[in-house]
Amino acid sequence: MAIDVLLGLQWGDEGKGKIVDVLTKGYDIIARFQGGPNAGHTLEFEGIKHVLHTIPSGVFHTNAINLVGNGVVIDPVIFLKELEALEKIDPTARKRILISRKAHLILPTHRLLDEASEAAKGSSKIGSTLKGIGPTYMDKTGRNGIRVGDTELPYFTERYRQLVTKHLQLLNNYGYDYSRLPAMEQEWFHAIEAFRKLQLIDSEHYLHQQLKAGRSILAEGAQGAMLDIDFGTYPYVTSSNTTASGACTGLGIPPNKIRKVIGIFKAYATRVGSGPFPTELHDETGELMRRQGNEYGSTTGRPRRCGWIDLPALKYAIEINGVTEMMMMKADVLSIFDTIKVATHYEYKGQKIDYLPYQPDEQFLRPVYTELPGWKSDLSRLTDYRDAPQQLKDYVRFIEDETGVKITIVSVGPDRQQTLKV
Ligand code: 2SA
Ligand code: MG
Repeated sequence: MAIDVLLGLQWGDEGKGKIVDVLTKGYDIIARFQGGPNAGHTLEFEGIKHVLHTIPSGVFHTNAINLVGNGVVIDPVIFLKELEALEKIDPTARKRILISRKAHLILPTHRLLDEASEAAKGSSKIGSTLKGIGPTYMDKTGRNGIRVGDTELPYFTERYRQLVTKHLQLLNNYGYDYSRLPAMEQEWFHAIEAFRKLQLIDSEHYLHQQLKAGRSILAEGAQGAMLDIDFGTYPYVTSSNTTASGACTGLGIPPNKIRKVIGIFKAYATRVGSGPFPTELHDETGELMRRQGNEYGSTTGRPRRCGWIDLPALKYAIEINGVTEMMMMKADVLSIFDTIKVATHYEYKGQKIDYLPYQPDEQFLRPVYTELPGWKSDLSRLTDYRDAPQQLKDYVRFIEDETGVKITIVSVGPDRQQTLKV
């Protein structure tokens, strides 16, 4: 059997969590391959809303195993809180959760270093979620990190102390107050005790065995292509490869085992945190989108920046990821608008271009829009795409024609039920 990859094509919060939940019935394993508790994957069913940060979004189905891959960074405190909340709904949840021994651990000092680094940047701050993501990946690539498997070894505490000593030097350099550290450490070590008892495995080996046995795998991405460490709007990005290649390195799967690459995008665009966002609306329309779409960070609660869909950026993400099909989310949010704008090109330093340039800053780049008629009707009760308003179908067709990729699902609300097959 093969592996399908599902990932975000914009700046995150496209609605990946909802789609993974909807698709889980068709897979044996759901595997997260990068990111960490910076992610906020929101799922809604039976009138209840759940936000997942590190645990894969297949966890609410009993048919699938949920694997946290080696490419993920884990904060044991957050992980256990998440697990305990899940167990209130389903006491059997932990049986279906596996964790890679090669995943790196977020230490309390990683979180403090994230804060210190952001504070030092002043007005050019990244707008990090302050979960310690950047510093943890830095220690991974700097070959100083502590991995999940280390918690099982006798010298774990010693390794921890060595790394923390280094971190304290850095915090001293920043002049950052770390008086909260003892309390944070107490909580962390307490969590580690419980974390050790979870199913820690050699995940790449497990996945290959499962593949040989004919099982199907859905690799779940976090954040979005435009936040990729290599291809996103650097330095305003996260610290992992959010694109399809991240599924290979973050799970240990070879590229020739990947079948579909499912790209998730919102019918408009949002971004939380700093950095270029060519189609951002600074006016009442943007405000309306935020309110209508409830666009607030599901991890930090920060208001998300909103704007029209950006096709040059979307096409770029499709290329980098090799997207084979797309799913369009939150179409219902656009129901209030008479007309809907689509950025088809940019004007860049006096030239018309249709790709994302090296420096996509507002001062050089102006999006060029095409306007399409809105559908102005409530989509929330639709159950069949054939009954959808023609203007919505035209909008979908327009994006398909521009990108050359088929849209297979249109989502018209947060609930599992509000998912239309095209
Ligand atoms: P970090 O914390 O180091 O990864 O932050 C670096 C940048 O990546 C952005 N980022 C995100 N963007 C969208 N959604 C994310 N998850 C949460 C959500 C975010 C939240 O689902 O809403 O609650 O604020 C996410 N995680 C990281 C981040 O904003 C920085 O621009
Ligand atoms: Mg999110």
